[in-house]
Amino acid sequence: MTDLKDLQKICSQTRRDIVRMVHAVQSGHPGGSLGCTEYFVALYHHMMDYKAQPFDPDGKNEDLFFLSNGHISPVYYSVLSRAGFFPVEELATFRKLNTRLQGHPTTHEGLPGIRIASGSLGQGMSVAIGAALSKKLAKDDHLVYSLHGDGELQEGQIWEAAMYAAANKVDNLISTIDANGQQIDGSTDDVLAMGSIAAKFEAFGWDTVHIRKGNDMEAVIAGLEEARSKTGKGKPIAVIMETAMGAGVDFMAGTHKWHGIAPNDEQLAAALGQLEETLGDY
Ligand SMILES: Cc1ncc(C[n+]2csc(CCOP(=O)(O)OP(=O)(O)O)c2C)c(N)n1
Ligand SMILES: [Mg+2]
Repeated sequence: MTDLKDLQKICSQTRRDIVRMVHAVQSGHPGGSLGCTEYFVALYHHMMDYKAQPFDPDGKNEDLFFLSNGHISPVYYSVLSRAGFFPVEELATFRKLNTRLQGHPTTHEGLPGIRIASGSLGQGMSVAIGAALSKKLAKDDHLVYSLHGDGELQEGQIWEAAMYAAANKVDNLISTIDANGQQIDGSTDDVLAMGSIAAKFEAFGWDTVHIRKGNDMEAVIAGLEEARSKTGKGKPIAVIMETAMGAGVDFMAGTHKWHGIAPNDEQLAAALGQLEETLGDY
């Protein structure tokens, strides 16, 4: 395992990458990306067993990750590149014409690390369940991880998938919910209140884990390890991870306003002033 200090350093660099990428093209989604930074870094630098090179789209005998809330591609691309899937310099092509780093991840550009297109919310859990079932058929005991926004849970397909996974004992799946309480137009409670997300998953037959400090690396690792310890027991696992949208940059944190807005030059400078350059900017 990479030690805690190193993981936190990777997080700081990842946050720099996120704000620089979105600023450079004046488009993209910094809020959810900043909020899920600890999760991605914990996943790719501590939890998952995978091979970055050569990238195998089938991912046999590897843990797999599926991003369902595809709009938070900046954090995904930064972490993939810094985990060795593709050159870090390619982050400079984010959202440019003909780039492999499309605003929402796609597959036909062939970016190593990406196995599904996402961005149309609600679909990724279904894919993750299919991959988890195929691992069982292939007697591959690796795990499948997926990430979903809390606003995304308002898509009906999520609950069809949740029902299916429990009925079919898909117990090699860990689906994490980015519970930031925010979505595109305001707080999730204002847009469509959902009550207890954990109670809903439990009612659908899932086991749940609660991470109360989703922007604290130790807490994220402890929660994901707890989730991993619950696999193989007949139930899929939902991790309810409380984060702050925009975490790590004080004026972006805790509001839906930074869901999909790019910082201007002054805001970029202010954000970078709060984020130490640790691995070197791309
Ligand atoms: C099927 C579908 N409907 C609507 C959208 C538009 N949309 C993009 S992001 C978003 C909000 C999602 O909220 P959440 O999952 O909580 O993400 P966060 O804002 O926290 O990053 C919406 C409604 C979409 N991408 N796909
Ligand atoms: Mg949200």
